[in-house]
Amino acid sequence: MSDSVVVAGAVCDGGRLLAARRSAPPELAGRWELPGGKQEPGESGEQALVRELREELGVEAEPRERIPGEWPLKPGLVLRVWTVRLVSGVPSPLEDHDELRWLTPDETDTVDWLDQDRPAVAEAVRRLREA
Ligand code: DCM
Repeated sequence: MSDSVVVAGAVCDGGRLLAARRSAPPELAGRWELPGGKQEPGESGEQALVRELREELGVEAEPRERIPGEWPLKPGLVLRVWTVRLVSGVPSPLEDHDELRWLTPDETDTVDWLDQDRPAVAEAVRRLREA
């Protein structure tokens, strides 16, 4: 059986990256992540990401490029990440998060990212610096 997939977005706007602080479960609460969630059967990764960002942040978003690679979360579950452009709305922590922060490239190390998100965060920041 193929792995289940968690999709997440490196949401970039105005040269900054959006970081979201998890409110649950207890072992992850307080750590920061790229917002997203589980891809459901019948959805593409991009469709799942658009849905998750709508549910969690209340925004319309457009996945741009997949960041190459995937990162194991636990047996049978992997993380895939896309860069994302905001189409409309202002992100707010509607679900799963209790704080959002827009970070400049120089500020990305000021929050405690989930370990599994760090490679994709580094690549997203590299692209932000180049843009
Ligand atoms: N997850 C992660 N990194 C992200 C998003 C999610 O490691 N950027 C993990 C946390 C959970 C699982 O994926 O173990 C499912 O996420 P959620 O609870 O948000 O659906």
